[in-house]
Amino acid sequence: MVKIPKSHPRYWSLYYREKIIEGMERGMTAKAGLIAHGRGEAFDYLIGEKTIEPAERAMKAAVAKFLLAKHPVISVNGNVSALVPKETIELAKAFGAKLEINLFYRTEERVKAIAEELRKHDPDIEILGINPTKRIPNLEHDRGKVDENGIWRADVVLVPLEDGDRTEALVGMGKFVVTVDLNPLSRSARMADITIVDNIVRAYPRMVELAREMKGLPREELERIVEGYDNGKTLSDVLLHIKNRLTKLAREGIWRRKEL
Ligand code: PTJ
Repeated sequence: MVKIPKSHPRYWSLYYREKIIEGMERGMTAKAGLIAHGRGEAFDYLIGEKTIEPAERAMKAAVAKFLLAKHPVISVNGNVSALVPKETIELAKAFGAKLEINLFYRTEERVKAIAEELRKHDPDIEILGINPTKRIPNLEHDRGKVDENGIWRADVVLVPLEDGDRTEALVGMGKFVVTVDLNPLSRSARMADITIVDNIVRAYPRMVELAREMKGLPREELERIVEGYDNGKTLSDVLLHIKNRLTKLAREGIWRRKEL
């Protein structure tokens, strides 16, 4: 991995870029994952590279739903395993959820490399999706292959950095789908039950924190949080946040401004 000086004004952005490149070199991340990452970066610029209120609201509802779930599952792809392997395991433990590797560009080598990366952070962790035997109806590509003990029987599924057709197919199967996606206009963002518009590198640690805080809440309180949540409003609020932010920046001027 290229060493980036901490003093660089774009240190974290460059750091995670290197993580994705390293993920690809180690056989975990698909080439297309680099492009997906770039799309995410562009939207992160627009929201201001920090967790915004609609994302915090969506995370609270998502955590409440996961704490109430009977068979919660967290899906892992090549980008997720490169960016947040440790946090993925922490989140699975905090939710009492199963982990399932599920890839669009599936190869056995990539599945193996991702499983190895996850096991580095916890050698005993159960990893599903290695020999998937079930198929999501109406989904022809390889991401339709799912584990009988994982996504197949899940009631609540977290599918981060996802493309929209599987999100839609899972919703069609009656599952409750949560996604993390920096692009509020993407099909996954529009199809999911809860959409967290935030960078996964900020969202996962925050969700771990929230899960630990909210674990002691009574079921009725968790149910109230889920019922009071409106994903359509969240997405509209994200679009308004971007619009208002850009309007403000345009009025103030950005030329030779060091910080936005
Ligand atoms: O590992 P595989 O084979 O399953 O392939 C994974 C990719 C990501 C290549 C595949 O799922 C794909 O092509 O996804 P899309 O359709 O590009 O969607 C990915 C979405 O994630 C885009 O809307 C991006 O804006 C968003 N995104 C990218 N990086 C981040 C992100 N959202 C949150 N945090 C990020 N760091």
